[in-house]
Amino acid sequence: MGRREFFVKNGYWVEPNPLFSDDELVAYRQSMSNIMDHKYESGREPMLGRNWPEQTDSNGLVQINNAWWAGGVIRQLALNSRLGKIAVELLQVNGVCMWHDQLLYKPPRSKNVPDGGNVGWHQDWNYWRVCDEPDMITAWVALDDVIVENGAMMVVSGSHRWKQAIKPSDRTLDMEYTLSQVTIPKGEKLDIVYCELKAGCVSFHHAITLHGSGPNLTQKPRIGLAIHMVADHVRYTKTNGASHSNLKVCPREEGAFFRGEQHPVIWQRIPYAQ
Ligand SMILES: O=C(O)CCC(=O)C(=O)O
Repeated sequence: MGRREFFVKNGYWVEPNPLFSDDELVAYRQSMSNIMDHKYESGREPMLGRNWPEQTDSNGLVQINNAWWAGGVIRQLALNSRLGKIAVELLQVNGVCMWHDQLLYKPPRSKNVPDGGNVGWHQDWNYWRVCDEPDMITAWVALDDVIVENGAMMVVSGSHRWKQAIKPSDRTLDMEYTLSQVTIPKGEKLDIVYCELKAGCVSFHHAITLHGSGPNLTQKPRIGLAIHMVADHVRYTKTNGASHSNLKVCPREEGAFFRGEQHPVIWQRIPYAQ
């Protein structure tokens, strides 16, 4: 089964071979470490995120939103056209633009807080309803090996067809609670798949696919970059009453496409008129 067919059926895809070389990975890890040390090549600090820019909870996940603002090789990775081309093929759209990215640091296990770095079950589109259609996808790049033991992301295969299976919650890090809130449609089952990735490999998931990740039980952090992309035909809407932090830097009118500084094209088949 090809990537596109697999993605349509299951709502996710794991690229089988690394897309980045060891040298590139060394540079990405260095860039991540610089950002975490508050050193930004562009001089621009990424957006506020969980545990960022202050690491108030040393046992919790660090989530640096719009890390690509910091420039350097992390920006190049976030806007990598090979990832965009695969995303276009999976979504079967004309093009994809940057929505936002997240540099993710899941700390090593702490005895005191064994589930400290968890990400509860969720559907991304619940948080992206300023977009009028869920033609949105995430490329999750492993900057080091990601395995079950260090908290690999899990997806529920086929859940991209379930529409809204869970409501947004304020207990977003609680895996047991969020799982208990999932509505499984009649005739469907909870088919949980771990996205284990060798360093340099990439998984893709649809904006409606249910996903989350458990604790890092190893002594090393789990590190990765999630690149969230929006199809170039998706428009801004206020009708869902939703908001999104991107709008603070990039306000829009009802019905406007996501274009401009915050939404550079990552890949397009036919360039849109500016
Ligand atoms: O890194 C994780 O474990 C979860 C990431 C996530 O929720 C996402 O990429 O949408």
